[in-house]
Amino acid sequence: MTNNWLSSLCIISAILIATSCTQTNTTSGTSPLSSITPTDTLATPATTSLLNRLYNGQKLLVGHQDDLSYGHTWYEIEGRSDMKEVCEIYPDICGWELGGLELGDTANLDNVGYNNMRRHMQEMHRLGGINTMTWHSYNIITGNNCWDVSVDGVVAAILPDGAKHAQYLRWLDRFADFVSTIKDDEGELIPLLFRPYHELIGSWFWWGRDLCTADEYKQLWRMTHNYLTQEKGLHNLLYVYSTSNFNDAPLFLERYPGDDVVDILGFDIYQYGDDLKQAQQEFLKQLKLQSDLLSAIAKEKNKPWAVCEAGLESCLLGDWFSELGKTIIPTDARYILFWRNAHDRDTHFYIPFDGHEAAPDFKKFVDATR
Ligand code: BMA
Repeated sequence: MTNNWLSSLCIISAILIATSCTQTNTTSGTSPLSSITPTDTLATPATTSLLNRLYNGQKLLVGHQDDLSYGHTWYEIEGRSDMKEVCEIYPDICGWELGGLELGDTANLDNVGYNNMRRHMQEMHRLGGINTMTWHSYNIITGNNCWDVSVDGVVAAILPDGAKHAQYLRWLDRFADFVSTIKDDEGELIPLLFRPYHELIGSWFWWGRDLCTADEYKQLWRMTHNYLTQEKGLHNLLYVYSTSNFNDAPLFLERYPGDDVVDILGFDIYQYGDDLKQAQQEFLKQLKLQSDLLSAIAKEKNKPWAVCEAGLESCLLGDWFSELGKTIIPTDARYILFWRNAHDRDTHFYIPFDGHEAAPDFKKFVDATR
């Protein structure tokens, strides 16, 4: 690198640091807005703007996985959305799953075709909505899906000295090839939230806590961020670090890969248990605990936070959403995303569909966020 380059870099860095501290008054004259910069210093303006939209968000956005692609008992029907059919609005955020893309598949592991996914992401963007992506990528050692935790050392094998490193970079190439086709009507890349290696405090995925060391996990994340931004030149991604349950800040931060590679903090949280009322109390208590912890961590790090996945399978309680709302709406969480309504499984749904008895309660919750 030449001296000229270095001094330009210093000037650019100084501008970026200054911008990240700038206080900009709103035109409405209500509360002052701040701006922050994405961890990808070459992020597109739309990507920076999306991060700041979340950072300065005043209301809780509501999301649903795969919402435009399918819902309870229907699959790829133009204009349909389980959320819209209950709440009269499309979700603010739609979640998408990329598992299988790395193998060259044309549809993901839940049978959403990538061409349809791209089209729906573009529709969401046109509606003013946000797209977020998870990646339940396959186990590169065994060839089975991501839930195969029969061998540890998968993360170690993917890292630069590992036997599977080169193959994993080809997987990241396929990821980048797809993401670089998600463009708006003007041909500009659509900004996307990317939430890889999620629920890492649990040990049900090959990147889970018992399957790799904290250092290996951090290296995996940093390698992915670095490869996609520097080598592949992808500048439309915001990186979301989302854990499973935790009871204290040290556990949430144990594998946190660094402020310079994470844009948004979050967690996934579900209600489990046969005694529904008791499980609901435990769920709400855990949600409150994690929200308080994350709100403080996010404030300290000057980053937005979100509930990246949530739900009670089959929506078995008529007050589940309104009770959830009492806990989450008053916080500074920027969004909550409910998991998918499978089209081919009777009981695998996480928001009520039209006619379901929990539908009025869900609508009440969504109305309270407006
Ligand atoms: C899980 C379930 C699975 C699905 C996976 C990835 O929680 O919904 O059926 O394959 O997420 O989307």
